[in-house]
Amino acid sequence: MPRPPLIRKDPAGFRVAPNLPDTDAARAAFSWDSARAGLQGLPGGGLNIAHEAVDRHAHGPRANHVALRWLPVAGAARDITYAQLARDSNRFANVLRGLGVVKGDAVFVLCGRIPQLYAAVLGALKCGAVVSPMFSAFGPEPLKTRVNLGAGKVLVTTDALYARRVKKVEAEMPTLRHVLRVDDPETRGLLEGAPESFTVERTGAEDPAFLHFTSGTTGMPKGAVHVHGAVAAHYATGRFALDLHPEDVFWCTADPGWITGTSYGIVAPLAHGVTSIVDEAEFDAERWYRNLQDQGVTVWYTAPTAIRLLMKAGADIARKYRFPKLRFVASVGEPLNPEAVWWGQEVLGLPIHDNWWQTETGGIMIANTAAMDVKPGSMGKPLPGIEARIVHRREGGLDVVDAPDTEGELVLRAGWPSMFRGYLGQEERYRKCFAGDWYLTGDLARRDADGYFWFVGRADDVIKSAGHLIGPFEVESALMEHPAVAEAGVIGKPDPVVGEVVKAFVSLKAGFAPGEELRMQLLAHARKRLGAAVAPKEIAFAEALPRTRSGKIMRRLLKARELGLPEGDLSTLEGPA
Ligand code: 6R9
Repeated sequence: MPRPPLIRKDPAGFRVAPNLPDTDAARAAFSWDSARAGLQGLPGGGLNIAHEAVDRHAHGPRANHVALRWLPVAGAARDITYAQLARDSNRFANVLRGLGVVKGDAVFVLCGRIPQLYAAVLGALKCGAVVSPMFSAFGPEPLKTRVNLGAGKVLVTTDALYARRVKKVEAEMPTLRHVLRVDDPETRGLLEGAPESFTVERTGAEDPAFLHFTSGTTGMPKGAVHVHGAVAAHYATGRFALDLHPEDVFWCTADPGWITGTSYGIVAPLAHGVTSIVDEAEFDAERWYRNLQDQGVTVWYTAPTAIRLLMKAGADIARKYRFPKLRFVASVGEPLNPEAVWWGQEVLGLPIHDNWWQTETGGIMIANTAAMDVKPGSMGKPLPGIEARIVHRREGGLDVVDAPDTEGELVLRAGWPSMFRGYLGQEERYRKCFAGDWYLTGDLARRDADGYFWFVGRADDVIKSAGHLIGPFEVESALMEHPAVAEAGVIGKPDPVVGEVVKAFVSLKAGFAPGEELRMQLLAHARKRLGAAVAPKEIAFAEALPRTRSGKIMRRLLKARELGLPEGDLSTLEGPA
């Protein structure tokens, strides 16, 4: 039976009144100044994310409310209250201060989803440090690149990750003064002996707080700088797009090594004083259903890849569980197929609410909010405080596209609080992201006559695999280090579950012949250097790779050939195709 294009919301069906009963009306009435008024600010002036997220509640009526419920890979859950999290992060702040960390220093955190990660991130923010959380599935190479780009002074990690990822490149990270292994007896001693009170560094709204690396088409990763003032947007979007209410049990499944896991796995839920579930384990369908049921999750923020994996695991597993407490489900990171929205309706009893944003935007920009009718396949509408347009670029400016259903680039009017303030050390690259007042997202989209936005594709060659952005250049560089490789070109190959998988094409140096053994060697080399999250899953050999006359590998052409699509404009191709 064909499904209707719209899932209507019946106001009588809401279990709690949505924070945003009428998105369009709220947008008209909204101002960021009024949103900022909901923050407390530091005693005596200033703004610090960790104060808004933790200390404010630790010294108020929510002191004994559970902030984090940690589910270890094995063993019993552990609850951490706001008061406890304030003490733990203060101890961390004292230890970092003792190591000489001062305002503006970069602190990198490479931990799995363990309680110390949260204490370390919040403690570093309290010190006024700029925090850069790293994904624990990064190999030594991406880690080293980022620590060096960000001039990391301290790296917080675990014994196991130190041995596997850090040790072999430690000497190649010259700015690092200290590596703190949180489970090592010496660090534990330091933390236990540290005072449990700390005076938060007097940071202001424009002081940098986070450095989030993101990938581009060319060159090294870009370090997007975010400021303490961003918390106004995390708070507002937590309210509007995730519909957080004080008694919610919230589960954001993203790892804090990616911006979703920081903005919505740490900052937004804590700023709201709600309880967050933190699951240390990796995805497992049975475990995830059990978490939703047994933890009484009320609001769930996840990703299309995870939803597709649950769909793939089949309805029989899902039927063993019940989700009477669950009332709102949202998703981000990649296109969410209409099928997945309907799956939510059928299996969870709720549609999945897609929303859209980027590392650069710092927080959710476009969303299907709780009271809105959902159009499966659409990202929703711009949130209050956000102005979005579809444009066509032209020499010297932009043409705004007013006609509905017309494809163009998605742009946002600059000025929302969580907007990135720069790419570290790459002023020119940052400037190129703007045209006048508009931030250019690099995503192609269209808007329909009802004001809903629809994702069309990316305008660049960056790969999205399992919701994670992967820069082809970083993968190509690692492959080129192998003695057999002459050149490498890397593309995203469409995949029904993870969106895209990383596929590499390599040509070999004289004296090397393609073969299964070499392919396995290259795959292993890439995995060791880059880690499982970034390494290619497939490698194909080619005589030569198509290049432009200026010498750039034509990834687009590699992709078109891989998919059997038209090859497009080949006028810049060097030599015979
Ligand atoms: C938060 C995050 C950003 C890119 C973005 C776009 C893609 C994000 C999406 C989506 C289709 C959605 N993207 N949300 N595509 N529908 N709802 O993912 O940040 O890792 O920087 O990625 O992800 O291409 O430009 P980031």
